Amino acid sequence: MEHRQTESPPSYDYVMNHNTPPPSYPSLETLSATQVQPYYIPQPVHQTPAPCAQTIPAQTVRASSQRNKRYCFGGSSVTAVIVVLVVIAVWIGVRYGPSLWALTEKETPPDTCPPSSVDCDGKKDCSQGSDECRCVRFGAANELQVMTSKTKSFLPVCAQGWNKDIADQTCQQLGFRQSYEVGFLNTSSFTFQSLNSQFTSTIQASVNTSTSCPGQQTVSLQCSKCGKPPGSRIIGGNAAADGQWPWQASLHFQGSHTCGGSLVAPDFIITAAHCFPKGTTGSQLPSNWKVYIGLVSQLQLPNPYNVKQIILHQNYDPASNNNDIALLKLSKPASNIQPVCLPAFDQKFPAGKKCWTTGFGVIRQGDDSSSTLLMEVEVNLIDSSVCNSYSVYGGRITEKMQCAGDLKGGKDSCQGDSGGPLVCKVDDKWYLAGITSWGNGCGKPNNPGVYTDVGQLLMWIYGKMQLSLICHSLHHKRV
Ligand code: 4AZ
Repeated sequence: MEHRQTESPPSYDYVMNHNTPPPSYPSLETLSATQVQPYYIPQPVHQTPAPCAQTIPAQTVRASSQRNKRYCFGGSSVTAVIVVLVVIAVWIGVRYGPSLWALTEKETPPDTCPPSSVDCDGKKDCSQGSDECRCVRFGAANELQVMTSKTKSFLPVCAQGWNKDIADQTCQQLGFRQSYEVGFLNTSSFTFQSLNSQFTSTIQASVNTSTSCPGQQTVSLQCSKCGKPPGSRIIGGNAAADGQWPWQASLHFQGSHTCGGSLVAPDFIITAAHCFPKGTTGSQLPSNWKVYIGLVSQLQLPNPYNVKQIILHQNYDPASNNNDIALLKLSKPASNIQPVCLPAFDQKFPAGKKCWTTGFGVIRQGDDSSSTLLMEVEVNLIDSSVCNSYSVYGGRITEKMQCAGDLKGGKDSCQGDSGGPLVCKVDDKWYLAGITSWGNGCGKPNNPGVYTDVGQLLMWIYGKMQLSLICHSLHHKRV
């Protein structure tokens, strides 16, 4: 959470109403690029050798070569065979070692699509079905919008013939367990997706484009009850109240809190890709992680959830932090915990809006242990062109990032908050606007927190949630 570089932790009054400026800091230009990279705590450095690079102790080599001496004298061909085998083994290790390692870490291999593949025709062409996983989205007021291979653009779905069963199947297609609420909207659209007589495999395979829809009624669909905390109350301090942020997750790597996360569907946590650095042995291995959800104190941990799969954004760039997003698939669905809402595809959170960020991160920059209690702080969304200006982040803010905090300093997230939520309230519901990602230090003037812009990555999120639940099992196209 918020941090000052003084000896005592910041008081809530300071976070919210401080009037003394924090001490001065080196300007951004004097800091090297590496100093502004996010890092997370604790940074476990493991000495376990990589499985593909095991070295044989020198003594063993000597002993075995002595034992084999008589064969060596007896036939140089045996030596030659051994040398050839060693050379082949080394070559296999170098050539395939990294990919074997990656597979043991359950890294998803990239999808392969034939040139003839057709997007959104309801038939899986790509080996993992990515051609069928970006065909559904939600507009304002949860308007369901579907793209088909014929329309090639997203159109609302006509309400005629819609029922609970189709709603459930559509939500399941998107990675949810079932639907939560169906509504109908009056639309001014001229083109629709109209339901066929029966639902077949996916919603995009079950609709046809039409220019008429009785009563102009289209479908609004919500796949979960989200964003309405059961313990909602006026926030009076910087330690969060129980039930205020039920979707908050604490991700423990090998037994310690390492990153935050947010529950977005019963089976999925959204977090930051930088929580799983390639250089930290085992950080991409699901069994090294435990997920605690809905907690407000690290001293009262609920039952943990195990992780079935870690899905990192394929274009996450650790140098720039672009696309700093990851999904964790839980090994069983989280029960009775309310997720945060995902924004609609065109939902904009305006600059200046007051939103909140929460986490178990350090209370003061440079501390080596994270907060025992869940902390919360109100932050302002900052316009990207301001955040990108020379005096702030000088061009380092991409369109996948959103700055939030206070340019005067003081209100910020910090190490250990990474991966956690930046949430904004709209019409009485909390939406996940950002994922805590990086910043130059914490709470410093002109160095606000930088968050992954969730609204820019919705297709990735829904696509991956679908891939992991349903797209694998879609029928292959017959040619
Ligand atoms: C981090 O290292 C981190 N002040 C998170 C947030 C911020 C800086 C660093 C923003 O996890």
